[in-house]
Amino acid sequence: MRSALNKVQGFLDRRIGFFTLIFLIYWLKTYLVYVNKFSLGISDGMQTFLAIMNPVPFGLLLFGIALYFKGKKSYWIMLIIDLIESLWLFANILYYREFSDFLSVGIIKSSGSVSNNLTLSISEIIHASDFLVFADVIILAILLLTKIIKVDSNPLKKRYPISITLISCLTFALNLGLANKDRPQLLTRTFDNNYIVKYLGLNFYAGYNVYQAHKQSSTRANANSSDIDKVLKFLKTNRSTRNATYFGKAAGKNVFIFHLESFQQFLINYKVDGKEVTPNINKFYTDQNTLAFDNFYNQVGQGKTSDAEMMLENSLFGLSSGSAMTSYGTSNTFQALPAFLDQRGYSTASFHGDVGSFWNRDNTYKSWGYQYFFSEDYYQDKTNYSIGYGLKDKIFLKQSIKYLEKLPQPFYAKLITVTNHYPYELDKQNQSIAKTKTGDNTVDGYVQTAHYLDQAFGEFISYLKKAGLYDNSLIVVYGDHYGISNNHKKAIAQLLGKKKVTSYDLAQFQKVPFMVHATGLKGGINHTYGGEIDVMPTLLDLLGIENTDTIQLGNDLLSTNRNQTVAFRNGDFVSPGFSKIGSKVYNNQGVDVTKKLTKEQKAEVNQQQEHTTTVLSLSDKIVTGDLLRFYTPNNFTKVNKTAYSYKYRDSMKKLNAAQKDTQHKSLKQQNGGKSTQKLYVTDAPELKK
Ligand code: GP9
Ligand code: MN
Repeated sequence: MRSALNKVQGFLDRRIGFFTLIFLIYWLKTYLVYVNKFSLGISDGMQTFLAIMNPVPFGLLLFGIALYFKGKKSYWIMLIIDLIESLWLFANILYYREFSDFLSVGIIKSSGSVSNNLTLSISEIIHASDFLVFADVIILAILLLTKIIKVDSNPLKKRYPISITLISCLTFALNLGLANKDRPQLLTRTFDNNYIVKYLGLNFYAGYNVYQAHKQSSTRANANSSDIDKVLKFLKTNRSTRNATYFGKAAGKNVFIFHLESFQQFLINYKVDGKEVTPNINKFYTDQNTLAFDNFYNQVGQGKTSDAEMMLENSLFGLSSGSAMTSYGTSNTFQALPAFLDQRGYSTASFHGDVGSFWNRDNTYKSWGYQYFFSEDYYQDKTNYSIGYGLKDKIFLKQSIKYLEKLPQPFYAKLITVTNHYPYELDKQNQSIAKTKTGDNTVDGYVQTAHYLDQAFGEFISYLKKAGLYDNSLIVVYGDHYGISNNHKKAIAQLLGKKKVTSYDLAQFQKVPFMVHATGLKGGINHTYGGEIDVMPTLLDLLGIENTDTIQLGNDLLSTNRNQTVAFRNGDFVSPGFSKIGSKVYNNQGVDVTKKLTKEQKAEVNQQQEHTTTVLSLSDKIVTGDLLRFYTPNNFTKVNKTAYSYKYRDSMKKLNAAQKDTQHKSLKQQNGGKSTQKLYVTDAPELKK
């Protein structure tokens, strides 16, 4: 026993021994903070392994620096690094407790506005156990100062620090490789800071954030107010004129944006074994008061849902890589649809059964003027209630009612469903239609989850009718992006009943539903070519909100003189005449006419290409240069992000206080203070007693 202790003491008295000790404590401490102080959503063995291993590479790298130095200096450097690491952990623990996110350069720079926005008191923010992260720094310093651990002044052979640096690089490569395997495009798409920390660690996150912030801030700094003039000049000649028959047709109504996850247009009226996949949506599609667009395309890039949201509510594109909401949602100035409505007496809310941090919604929505964001924390989640990214649609929609019915009217409510999401898995008890039989496993379940989504939609619409919301609302229904990616050509061909699909077919396969319904609105199928970028101007016009001086890159789908070239994020385009996909030009019958174009046709295609490139690059300039800070349209007030909080307690307080507003009555108030939740009927098997 004694000799073992002596051995340990002997080891600790060597520099490499002290290094090992401080490194191991840092490693353990970081992991304990991950699991006890953050909610990273570690869900399986691989993710646990990565969360355990990810403190290693940067730990070795940083503490390893000390080993390049001699004597006492080397010990001090180790302690200072440990102290910096502890401070970083500590600061993140506090920040996370309030915001469920990690500190970023942007936040640190604007710490004034953050503290304004604090809703917890200091005693609630700091827990006594948080200070434990400093325990090792203090104890190790004492052990050194009291010489219980002795300073080893023997020089260390150079190969030690060099090999530690090398091991750090190797472990990092392994970490990155495994992380990317488990979560492809983790860094290019940047979904969520929680994901970066879970997979690559808090140190990597810090470095990556500094790098990105630097890149972004130099672009922003180089932009100036004359840049917005170019945008305004473009809009002067490219804004279409509104359609007088539709302008203001839905003024004053409640607005629903019903987000159909991964829902493609081909599903409309699609049948499997003779059975309609989406009977409820089909019925809605042909309703006499529904205006449906059958040449409406998704225009998303890597930001997928977030790009769709960005386009729909800002009429600005996502980025060519990554997600605009994640990279710019917190810091940029926006003039978004919810803010327009917020400033016109609407209450505004987004509902989603996933964590609030995904796609940085919890910050972006503040910049967009959302008064409420009901995310995962607001929903009851029991065993079997969730699948994939979050709550199953039927359960999500039913539970949304208790918040929805309390919103002062008119309201703008966006409901983001998620069950119809890749990999399209659904538990047996919820399957009620046969899979397709293409033999492609990731494709065949798609109709099943789409069918489930359709049922959920049907239940929601029935509720709206019973609760009396159906007739006084503008109901917008849209599919955010493709569900079946172009990697599944064979299966796509089978689904479409074709032998083979061309690039043209795949471009047409990017169609998603877009419908607007309002009682009294003249419905029908409109064939104009358009996409997600056009939604905001369309809705502003329907709601009767002036938008002749706004910065929007789309055009009202109902105007008659609009440009029908639909830009894809990769620079391709489709239109009623020609479509350019990759290096080929197709006519509207899908025939490759690249080499057969007349001089006039060539000029037409070039003009369309020019339009596509221009809208995309103007959008990128607006977003990366934060150009909206230089321009505010008339009748719009700059959004004060700090006025919003999505904390459960704050929102409930606000919502409850709103029940006394006699001017803007909520549905519940109209119902004599009685809840309408009972009117919601769902056949969700999970909710059966
Ligand atoms: C997650 C959900 C999915 O909250 O919106 O996003 P997606 O993967 O479709 O972009
Ligand atoms: Mn999506």
